[in-house]
Amino acid sequence: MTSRPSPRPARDLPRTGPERELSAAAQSVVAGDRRALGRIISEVERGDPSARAVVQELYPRTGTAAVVGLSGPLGVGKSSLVNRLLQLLSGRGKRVGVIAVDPSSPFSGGAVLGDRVRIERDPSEAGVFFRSMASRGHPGGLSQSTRETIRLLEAFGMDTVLVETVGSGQVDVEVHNIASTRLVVLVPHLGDEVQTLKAGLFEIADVFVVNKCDLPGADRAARDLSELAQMSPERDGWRPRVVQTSTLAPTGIEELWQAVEDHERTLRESGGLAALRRNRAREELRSLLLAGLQSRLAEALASSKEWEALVEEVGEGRLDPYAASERAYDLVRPRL
Ligand SMILES: Nc1nc2c(ncn2[C@@H]2O[C@H](COP(=O)(O)OP(=O)(O)O)[C@@H](O)[C@H]2O)c(=O)[nH]1
Ligand SMILES: [Mg+2]
Repeated sequence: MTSRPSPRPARDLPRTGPERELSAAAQSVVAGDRRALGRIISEVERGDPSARAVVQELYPRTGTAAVVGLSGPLGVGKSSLVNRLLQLLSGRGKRVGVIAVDPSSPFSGGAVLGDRVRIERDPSEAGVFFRSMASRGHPGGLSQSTRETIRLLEAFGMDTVLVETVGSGQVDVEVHNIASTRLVVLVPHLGDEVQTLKAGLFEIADVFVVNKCDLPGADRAARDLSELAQMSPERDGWRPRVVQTSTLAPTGIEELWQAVEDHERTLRESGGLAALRRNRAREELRSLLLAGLQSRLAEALASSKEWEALVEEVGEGRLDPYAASERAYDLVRPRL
């Protein structure tokens, strides 16, 4: 194989087939070059089109990893669990990628210090790749950056990808939903949280993790959650399972991973995986279409004289915004 970069943009390349020659950037990812991988992920985060082209080239080598999402409130121990899972999985010879989405301060846009995964192992170890991503930036959206980073990690050779998000907003739920198995992490003394759970969290959890089970109240919390799980409808042959863990001793980590594997197997055997992939594809296509439309709309508006005239009319109260937006739509439609 040569490392000659492809002179053509990826969009003109054949879509599949082993004969296709990879660009130098794509080859370096496949060859396990960690620095190249890190650089391309940064480009993905910035919305650099060349990174998109690399992901597109590598697409035939993706879709292979178990993608496990860990979500839940700040401080429940998600990063500590990631660390313990890394130890368990790399001990079993697995190759694991970690994506940690940091909550950003609304004031500085910077990542909150101290919420980095504490990796006790050497992170340069071949089987582990850790990436922290800011939750802001991402011209194509955080969910899209996450999808593309997962694909790069798969092409790099990872068979498992752990994605940590703080389960606080709509975007977090979107990112969490990219995973094939979704863990929602909680702690004892859920109190009123259990009530809120009924509303939202059940739909985004395949496994509930009651972490910090070294603290009092864990049995009770696990029991409450199990009762709720029993009442919730089965999805693809699966009801949410409840596992207690502690990252201190540690305890329950193997049971947690067993639940993940059971869920992945159930998905495959029930046909749920095909449905899940179709749903994920629908979500991604819609978001790509929307992003494309948005940027074409912005271009069309920027170069339209009539648009500014419409804005002025609405601003001065001579035209209502509903009529104006319809006229604007007619103006830009041919260019969308
Ligand atoms: N008692 C106890 N503390 C834990 C456990 N797991 C994590 N912690 C502590 O909880 C705090 C938050 O942990 P972290 O993993 O950063 O939580 P995250 O915000 O959900 O990622 C840290 O001080 C951890 O040491 C556990 O199993 N038991
Ligand atoms: Mg964390």
